[in-house]
Amino acid sequence: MDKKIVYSGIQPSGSLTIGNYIGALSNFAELQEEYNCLYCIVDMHAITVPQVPATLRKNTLDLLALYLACGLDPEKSIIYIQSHVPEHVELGWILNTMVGVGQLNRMTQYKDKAQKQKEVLAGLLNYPVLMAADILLYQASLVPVGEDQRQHIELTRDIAQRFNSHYSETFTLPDIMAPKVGARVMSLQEPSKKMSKSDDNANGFILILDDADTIRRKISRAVTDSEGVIRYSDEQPGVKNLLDIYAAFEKITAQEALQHFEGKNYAALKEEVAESIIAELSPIQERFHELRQDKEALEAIYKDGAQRASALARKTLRKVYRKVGFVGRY
Ligand code: ATP
Ligand code: LTN
Repeated sequence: MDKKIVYSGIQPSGSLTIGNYIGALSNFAELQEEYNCLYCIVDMHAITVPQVPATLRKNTLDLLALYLACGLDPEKSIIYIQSHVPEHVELGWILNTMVGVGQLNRMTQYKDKAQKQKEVLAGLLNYPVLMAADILLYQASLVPVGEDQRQHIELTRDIAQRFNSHYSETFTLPDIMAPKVGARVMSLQEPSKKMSKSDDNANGFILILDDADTIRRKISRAVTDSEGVIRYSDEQPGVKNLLDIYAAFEKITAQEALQHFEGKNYAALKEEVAESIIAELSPIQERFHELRQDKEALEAIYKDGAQRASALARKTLRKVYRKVGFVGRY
């Protein structure tokens, strides 16, 4: 039997945090052994909020180098840039004719992001439709993403079902694959909020490329509470978040992390959390800086990825065009 297809994407919209790492990126590499994986850099999604062109270009290549530094292997997976495969936008348009504006208006990520914009652009509302197209084009069964993307995956299933029942069986219905620990890493400063790279307070997040001293400093300033006892409880969201981060980096359960810290104080917790993060990220940072310098190698990888992705995407799109009633061009 053919291997199942795994699909995920990350926006090149700035430096990635350990939230992105734990929730998504750190899970990508091992999936390559078991599945046929496609990993995309979703630049079309990034422009749904304002971007500086030169920065977007830089961030796109940074993210490609980071993918590779985290173990993504172009021999095993298809690694490519979304804007290089126009089929995403073509299918996206068709899917836009199969989804209600009301449903898009109810997406929580849309509501959050729209609030922060002076003018809400149509692309932001349609963002999840393009995401559905990304996934459905490749008949993906599994989508490794953080918990915040669950609603988008459900919408993708809805759209696919609608298309399948309106025309005929066409798309595979995908499932979310969220990690057991760390599917929602919280801000170090406001542990009721998701850790986000667009947070105004840089102490709220740790970047994958932060140096060791910065990591130690940010963790030592992380907000905890006045209880003084380490418990894994919603009443101690700061401590709980640190335990989750530790568990994710040590690849143990939250319960095991709790046992490890039983009887220790907050200072010890913070110190070990920081060292655990540093131990995992420093070799990635080293590889990143090396890979990032070789522009030609990066170019060869994204060109080859786009070709392979396009070939698969065209197969689905050809079917879709026929079912919709377009006169064939292929
Ligand atoms: P922003 O926070 O800047 O709005 P984002 O980081 O959510 O954007 P992406 O860069 O596209 O957007 O996210 C990439 C992946 O990281 C997604 O799978 C998302 O679910 C995951 N992710 C983002 N933040 C967290 C978090 N705090 N905890 C766990 N996973 C996260
Ligand atoms: N919306 C996603 C990024 C994304 C994505 C995808 C993830 C765009 N297209 C397809 C998985 C599959 C986010 O993480 N913010």
